[in-house]
Amino acid sequence: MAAGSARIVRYILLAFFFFAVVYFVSHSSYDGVPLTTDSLRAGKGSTTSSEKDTSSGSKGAASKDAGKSSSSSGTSFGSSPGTPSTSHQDLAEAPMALTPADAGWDNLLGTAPGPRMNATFVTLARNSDVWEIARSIRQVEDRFNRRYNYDWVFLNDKPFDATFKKVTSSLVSGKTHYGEIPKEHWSFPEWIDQDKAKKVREDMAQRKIIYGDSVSYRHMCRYESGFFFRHPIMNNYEWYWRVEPSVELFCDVHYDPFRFMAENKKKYSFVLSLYEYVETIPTLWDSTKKFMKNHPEHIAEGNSMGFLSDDGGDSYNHCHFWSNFEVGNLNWLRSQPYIDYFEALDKDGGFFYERWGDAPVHSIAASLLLKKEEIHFFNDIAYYHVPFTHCPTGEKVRTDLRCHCNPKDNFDWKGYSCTSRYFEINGLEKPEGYENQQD
Ligand SMILES: Nc1nc2c(ncn2[C@@H]2O[C@H](COP(=O)(O)OP(=O)(O)OP(=O)(O)O)[C@@H](O)[C@H]2O)c(=O)[nH]1
Ligand SMILES: *[C@@H]1O[C@H](CO)[C@@H](O)[C@H](O)[C@H]1NC(C)=O
Ligand SMILES: [Mg+2]
Repeated sequence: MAAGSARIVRYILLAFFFFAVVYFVSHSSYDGVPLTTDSLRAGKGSTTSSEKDTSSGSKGAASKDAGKSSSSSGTSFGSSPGTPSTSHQDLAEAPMALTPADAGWDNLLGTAPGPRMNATFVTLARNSDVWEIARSIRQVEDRFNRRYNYDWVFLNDKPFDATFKKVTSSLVSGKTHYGEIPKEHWSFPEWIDQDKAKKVREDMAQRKIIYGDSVSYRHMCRYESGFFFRHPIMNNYEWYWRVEPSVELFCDVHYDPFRFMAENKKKYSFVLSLYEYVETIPTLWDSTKKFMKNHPEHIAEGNSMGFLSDDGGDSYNHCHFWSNFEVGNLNWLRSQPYIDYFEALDKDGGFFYERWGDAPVHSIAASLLLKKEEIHFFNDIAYYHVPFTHCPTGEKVRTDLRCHCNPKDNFDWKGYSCTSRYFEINGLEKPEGYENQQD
């Protein structure tokens, strides 16, 4: 009797095992092929500048494929869907795993569960930047986006060529969009005195100020300050993550930074901060003070003035967030306070009569127009843009996130960084181990 039922159990187990093997074999060979073509297709986004196609993009595909990947799918590509057993509803509810203690933290295979934000990567680039931006994209994809498949918008003052589109769309797991910048957004406004601007460039060239003699660099800074967020393609999104050529990401990004921003009511974020080169912005603070006087209604209560000034706003200490990395809210940049600030600066002409960078412009705006809790520091996003590195403080964080940066390179607590100041004005406790990284 006992032996008989044991045999039955054995048969059942054997049958179960057999069917599991059949299911796995057929499933993986079935999935492998269409998945590859699927992710290729996802990469082939629209290729025209006027394109506004947001339908059936990566968001749809991502949520369709979303599901916990079974461990057996470890050999397939990042886009393996595993068993799509979880319903749409469940995924939208799935909480984010922010630390190793949270469920789902270790699940870095397959498409990430959870909702997708209305978000895109954005890169301003020239055709000649193609291989440098390819490096950046590859790292962003490997460390994060292969599991999230967010779109990527490329903007250029000239049409993108076929090579640029082919290389970038093959690397991005979401949809790609290529936009040309309207002439009005990349030229001298009529109120700028050309002779005066030219003399400034000649003078700065003599004084060897970096990019001091460049016209295109000035158009670039003005564009990033006042226009990228209102390009027709960008109007389709609420959140952006800016990526420049030749940057590096050193750690896994386990959770969705866009969703983190949305759920924690953040509007702007940074990983590196430092003092601006004074010669490029001698009158930026004068223009800012004039704006504050003319628009007191735009200045937020509980702002971050303490980050910018050591004397209550009289003078600027030149601290700014380094804007070549940003995750931020586009609707904030499109809001009246920000637009009024940009237009006030633009009228004063400092993008051309000096060499105002978009980093101090964004930073001053974020510090004055937002509440201080709305600016976030991503300690866990490790980043390099020549010549500075943000490598997370804390050995446990670095090993948990499989970081490959050298902690000695971390710029955060060194004398030329403003990140200590950010921590102080926000009453935040500095991460453990910061004392050993101060020089
Ligand atoms: N389309 C276009 N993009 C540009 C131009 N100049 C700069 N960019 C892009 O604007 C961004 C900032 O330019 P960078 O040359 O990286 O300026 P930077 O970061 O201050 O200086 P680097 O140390 O050289 O990186 C990058 O994404 C560039 O690809 C230009 O003339 N046309
Ligand atoms: C995304 O955000 C933009 C800008 O706010 C909005 O116009 C658009 O309708 C949003 N799209 C979705 C799918 O929510
Ligand atoms: Mg750069």
